[in-house]
Amino acid sequence: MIGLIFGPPGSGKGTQAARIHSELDLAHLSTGEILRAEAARRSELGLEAARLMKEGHLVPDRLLVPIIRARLQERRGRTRGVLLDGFPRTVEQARALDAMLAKDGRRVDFVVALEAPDELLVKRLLHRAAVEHRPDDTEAAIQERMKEYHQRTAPVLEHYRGAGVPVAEIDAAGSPDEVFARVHDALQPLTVGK
Ligand code: B4P
Repeated sequence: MIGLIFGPPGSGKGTQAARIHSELDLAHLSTGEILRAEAARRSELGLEAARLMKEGHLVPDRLLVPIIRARLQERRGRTRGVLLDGFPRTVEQARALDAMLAKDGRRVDFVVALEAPDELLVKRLLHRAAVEHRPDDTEAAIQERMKEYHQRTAPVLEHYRGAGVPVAEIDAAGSPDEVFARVHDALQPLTVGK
């Protein structure tokens, strides 16, 4: 099973992905976490990614696509499936993912799309900035990430809707438990028997 957790910065992708991972026994692949780990070990990729992330820009597809290809390959046949968190973030990445999966006769089975007003998202990210000091949680980087999301990432949802993939739209306002209750109810009919 291949699921995507999709949403703007601060919508709770990482938070909800951890819960879906436990509930459905899917491997959790977060591109944000992979890039932060690369940055921490100061690899060539990590240093380039860190510079872009700090400004709120997306990391180029040429860097992300091979990482996802390798990670999906590693997990093939070893887990019930994979939940991708933060990938694809552009229509080009979505097409690359679809092509990788199609080679094995697979496709994206469901998309969980978290939705919340920008004001709420900015408030959450500024709160995280105060607590965790993530380099991309500055006000300027947050504004840029929101812009990138609306211009380049939001069209990914239309890509999957157009391909007939079930998309569960979830109101991401409320506590993590409240949001997860909605995710859980929406996923039930999409994953039963898989
Ligand atoms: P991510 O790590 O995916 O960053 P994010 O969008 O902020 O999501 P995250 O999972 O961290 O936060 P969440 O919404 O769960 O990516 C970081 C950067 O990496 C990107 O900006 C980009 O530069 C690069 N990147 C990653 N993937 C890429 C790709 N495919 N292509 C190109 N570039 C890529 O949570 C946010 C905060 O809200 C947290 O503090 C959380 O505790 C809080 N929160 C969550 N749910 C809440 C709730 N219900 N109520 C209150 N607070 C809540």
